[in-house]
Amino acid sequence: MLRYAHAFIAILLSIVIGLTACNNKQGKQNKQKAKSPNIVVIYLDDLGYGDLSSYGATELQTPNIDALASGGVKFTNGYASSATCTPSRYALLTGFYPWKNKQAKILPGTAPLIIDTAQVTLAKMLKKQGYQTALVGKWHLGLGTGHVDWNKTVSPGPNEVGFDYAYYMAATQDRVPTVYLKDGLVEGLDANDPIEIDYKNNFEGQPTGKDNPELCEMMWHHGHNSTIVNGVPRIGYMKGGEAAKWNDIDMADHFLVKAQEYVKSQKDKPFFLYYAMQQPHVPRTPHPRFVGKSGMGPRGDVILEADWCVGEFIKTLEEEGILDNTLIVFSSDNGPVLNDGYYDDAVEKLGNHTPAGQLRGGKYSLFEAGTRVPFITYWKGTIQPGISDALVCQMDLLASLAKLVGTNESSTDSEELLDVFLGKSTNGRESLVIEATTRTALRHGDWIMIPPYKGPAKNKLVNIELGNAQNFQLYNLKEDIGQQNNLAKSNPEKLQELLDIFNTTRGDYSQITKMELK
Ligand code: NG6
Ligand code: CA
Repeated sequence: MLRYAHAFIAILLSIVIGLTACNNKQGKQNKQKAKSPNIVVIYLDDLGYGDLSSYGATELQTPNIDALASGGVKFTNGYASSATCTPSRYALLTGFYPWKNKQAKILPGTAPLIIDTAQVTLAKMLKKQGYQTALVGKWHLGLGTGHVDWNKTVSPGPNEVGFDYAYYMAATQDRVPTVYLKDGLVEGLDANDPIEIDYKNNFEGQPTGKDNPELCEMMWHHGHNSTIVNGVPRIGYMKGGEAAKWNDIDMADHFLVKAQEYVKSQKDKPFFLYYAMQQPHVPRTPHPRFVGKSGMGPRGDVILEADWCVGEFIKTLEEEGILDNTLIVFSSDNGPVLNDGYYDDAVEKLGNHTPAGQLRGGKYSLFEAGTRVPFITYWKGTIQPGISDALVCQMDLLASLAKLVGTNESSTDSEELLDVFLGKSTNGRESLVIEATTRTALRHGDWIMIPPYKGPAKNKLVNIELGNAQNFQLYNLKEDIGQQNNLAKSNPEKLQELLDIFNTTRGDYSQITKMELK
């Protein structure tokens, strides 16, 4: 009997040992997979919290982005650092609060690069860990060191802050130069037709949106009345470079193909792709395939176009057999705006759509809609689908992705929240300072405190409440997501608590704004 028992235990033991070995092998594979997946950041421009059907939109259907949201972690408290583009992109790539760099504000197309080439960036950090790195799409973080000659290699730029490959527009679709650059060189430039750019003075004899409205196919509403390119008046003056000028209606397809080609060309090393799409920023120029498809005018149409691009891009990852080895982060650089300077029916044809969802404000605003944006992480087979209410900011990707790839190279303001991004934890940030056109406010727990700011309560041109008020504002976002009940007076303790954290986090603000990053 005892002999049988021994044999039985021996068999049991060998099964257990076998299973453990098997698990270890599996564990190792997972670990290998977890260590260096491809990483793609898909970043939209001015897409609002309520602009996706997965975030509550009922008048627009965005099935491809929704598939990421339902198959990954959909964040309800995901923030861009700022309510405009340049600072948000600065924070995303450097992991630093943009209000620590006074140059991190909406830049003209001629602005110098605002990221120090010695600074850690998401791209540099990943490159050091063996990644191939690429930018496709909008840059808007400045180029060169002062005066840019667009007819020579423009440097420093994305390549100098960590991107091995960079295919981009310099600033925004509404700003000159209206050309694509590849690794610092304007693509398709004819040497006999050099490019000249000036943001102050026009070139002699050149029509402008202001003087020649008859030449405009899209009319400007405010700003945007300088050089006319493809019937669209822009910000800034441009001369020459005719052959190199982009075609607005093809822009989405153009960037998509570049992103797809990049993915297909990557074989041996893991890659990091920052795919910075231009929609739904102005001028909204949907490809004819999407014109009229939303019933909401060009703004709705380009959101559908962007969703289609995301779907096509994901298909490429699938076809290449790498979808389950690719971590995708989807987000937007700031909240929504309807009329941002052109007459394009965004207001007139809005219907029942609410680009900001239930949130107050929009682009440029310290109210929630300025910075709270769609934020999704997706990694097929690794991230368990779910909805997370954790407080996260795009600035935290640097420390978190560093952890993922096995380094702690990061920046002081970026919080390591890898488990939160992977949906394994809901312990997000405790606090976050948000920024809107150099003004700042503090989110802490469920609360937000907006200090008093001078200036108009509303920007009438864009019809957005900015968050300025004579007195402190304090809102409990859990109970009052639309920021209607200012509790600053009735809850002075909470106000003081947030003010203390705010002051500590910002340090001496006036000092900080004067500080130049070396
Ligand atoms: C503003 C532009 C706006 C947009 C914005 C930048 C005017 C009147 N308004 O100055 O149209 O280009 O800058 O947007 O020119 S962002 O998303 O890149 O920050
Ligand atoms: Ca933007």
